[in-house]
Amino acid sequence: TPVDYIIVGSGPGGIITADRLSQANKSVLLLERGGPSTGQTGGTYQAPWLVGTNLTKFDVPGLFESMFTDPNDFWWCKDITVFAGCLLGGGGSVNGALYWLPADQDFATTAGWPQEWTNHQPYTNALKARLPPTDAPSTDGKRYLEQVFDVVAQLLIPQGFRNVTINNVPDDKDHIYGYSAYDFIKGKRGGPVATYLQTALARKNFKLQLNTNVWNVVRNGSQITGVKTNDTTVKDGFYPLNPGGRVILSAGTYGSARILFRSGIGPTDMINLVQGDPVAGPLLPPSSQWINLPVGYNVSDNPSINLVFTHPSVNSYDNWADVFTPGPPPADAAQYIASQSGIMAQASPRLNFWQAMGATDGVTRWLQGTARPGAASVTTNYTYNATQMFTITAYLSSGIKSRGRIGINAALNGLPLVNPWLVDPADKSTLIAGLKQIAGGVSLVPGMTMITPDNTTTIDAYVNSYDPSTMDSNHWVGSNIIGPAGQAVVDVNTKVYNTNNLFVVDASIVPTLPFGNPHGLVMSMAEQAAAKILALPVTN
Ligand code: 6FA
Ligand code: ABL
Repeated sequence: TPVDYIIVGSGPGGIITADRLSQANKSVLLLERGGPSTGQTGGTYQAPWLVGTNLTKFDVPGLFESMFTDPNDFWWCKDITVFAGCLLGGGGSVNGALYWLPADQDFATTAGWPQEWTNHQPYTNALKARLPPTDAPSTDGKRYLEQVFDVVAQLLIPQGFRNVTINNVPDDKDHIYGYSAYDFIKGKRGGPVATYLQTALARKNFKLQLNTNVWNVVRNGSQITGVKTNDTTVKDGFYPLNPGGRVILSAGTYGSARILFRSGIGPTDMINLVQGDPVAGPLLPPSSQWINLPVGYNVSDNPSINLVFTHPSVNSYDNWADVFTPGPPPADAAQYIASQSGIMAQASPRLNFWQAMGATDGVTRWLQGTARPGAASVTTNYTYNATQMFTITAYLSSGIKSRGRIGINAALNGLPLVNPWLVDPADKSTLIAGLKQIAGGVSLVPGMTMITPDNTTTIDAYVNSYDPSTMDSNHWVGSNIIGPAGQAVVDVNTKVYNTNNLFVVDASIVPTLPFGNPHGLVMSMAEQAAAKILALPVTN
C-alpha cells in the first residue's frame, strides 16, 4: 500500500524524522537494510555471560569496545570500507554514545548553515526533553573506573582548564573538561531506538520494516514515485508513494550518497560506475534525466590522533579484552545483570575536554580530547605495565578547513575517494600544537608517562607517520551538503535540488562538524528537518 513518506534508514536521523512525521498523522514506512539490535527490538546477539537475560551486545554500554574486536562483526556495513552501522538504529546502536547537546555555534551561518537553521534551540530542547543526556549512566548514580578522570584532570588543571557539567553549558567549549556524557538510559543503550522509535511504533500509521535494502529511488524526471528494494515479496521490489508523497533518505553519509548515485543523481563519474554495473545500470533513468549535483564532495571527518599513557593509579580494565567473552570480572557481571549498574553500565570514555586554538591563518579551531582506560595500539620502546595504560584521543573539531570526497567503486562499495584529514596546513599545525601541549603537561603529573609516542619519536614525526585510516573518527558528514543552489545537494528544506519530492535527513547534509561527537547535532537537526518538511506545501 502506498504511503505519504518512505524513510530509508533507521539511524539517528531516520528514526527521529519518522517519529515526528507519523506524529503529524502522515503514513510513514521506515525501511532499514539491517536486522534488530537491542533486546527490546528483538535482537538476540548476546555475550555468553548474558544468556538468560534479554540484554544483547547492543544494550550493554560496557561492551562498546568489543565492537572493534569481535570476529562476528555482522553489524558493520560490509559494502562500505569505513565503519558504518547496518542494523536497526544505525551508528546509534554501535557507537560510543557520547552525546553532546549542540551549541549555538554548531548551527551558525559561520558553520555553513542557512540562516533559517540558526534558531536550533526549540529543536534541541525537544530533543533534550525526549532524550536527556547523562554523565552518570550507572543506575545507582555512582561513577566507576574513574582513575583516568582523576589523572587527566591533574594534567588539565595546571593548564587552566575548568571542570563543568558539559551539557549544562553547551556554548562553553574553551578550556573546559568534565565527565563524559551519553544517551544511555537506565544503564542500557537508549538513544532514538529506545525513545522516538517506540512512540512511532505505537501508531497505526507507522510501519518499520527490517532487512530491506533500498537500491534506488524510482523517478520520472524530478518526480519520485517510490523506491526499488531487494524485497522479492513485492512486485519488482517496488514500494510506492501516495500522490503528493515523499521519499526521505536517512541512510547515512555513505549510504544516502550511494542511493543518489544509483538513482542517477550526482557527479557523472559516479553515475557512470553505476551504469557499468549489471544489476544497477539498467535501473538508472536515461542520461537525459541525470541530475548533476556535488554528491560526495565537501565531506569532513575529525582528524584524530591517539596518545597513550600509563599511570600507577589507572586500571586499564584489561583493555576491555575480556568483556564480551569470557566476560568481565564476575562481580562486575553479576552487578550489571542484577541492576544495570557498575562498570558495564558505561562505555569506555571517562573524561572529555575542549580548548580553542589559534592558528596561523587566523581561524580558530577547537581541540577535543576524549580520555579512556586502555588503548587501541601501542608502539613504544619503553617497558610498560599494560594494566595501567590509558588513551587520550585528540580530535580537531569546529573550524577545520580540510575537506575530502567520498563515493563508490566499480563494485558500488562506499569508500573515501579523497581523504579529508589534515589536508589544510593550518589544520595540521593546530592539531600538532594541541598534541604538544598535552604532552608538555605530562611531566607535571607524578607517575604519568607517555608511552606512545615514546621519547625517541617527536610529536611531528608521530603525526607525519600516522596511518591515515586510523585518523578516521567515524564522524563523516557533508556528502549531501545543505546550502545554496549551484553549490549544495539539498536546499534549506533538505530537499534534493532539481527534484520535487526527494529529501535527505542524516549526517550527510551537515555542512561542518560541530564541537563534539556529532550524533547529538544530527538528532537536533532531524527534529528541525521534520518541522521544515511538514511545513513545506506539497507541490507535486
Ligand atoms: N557519534 C557520537 O555522537 N558519539 C559517539 O560516541 C560516536 N561513536 C561512533 C562510533 O564509535 C562508531 C564506531 C561509529 C561508526 C560512529 C560513531 N559516532 C558517534 C557517529 C554517529 O554514530 C553518526 O554520526 C550517526 O550514527 C549518524 O547518523 P545517521 O542517521 O546519519 O546515519 P547512520 O549511519 O547512523 O544510519 C544509517 C542507517 O541507514 C543504518 O541503519 C543503515 O543500516 C541504513 N541504511 C543504509 N543504507 C541503506 C539502504 N540502502 N537501504 C536501507 N537502509 C539503509
Ligand atoms: C566516537 O565518537 C568515535 O567515533 C569512536 O571512534 C570512539 O571510539 C567513540 N566515540 C568513543 O570515544 C573509539 C574506540 O574507543 C577505539 O577503541 C576504537 O579503536 C576507535 O573508536 C575506532 O575508530
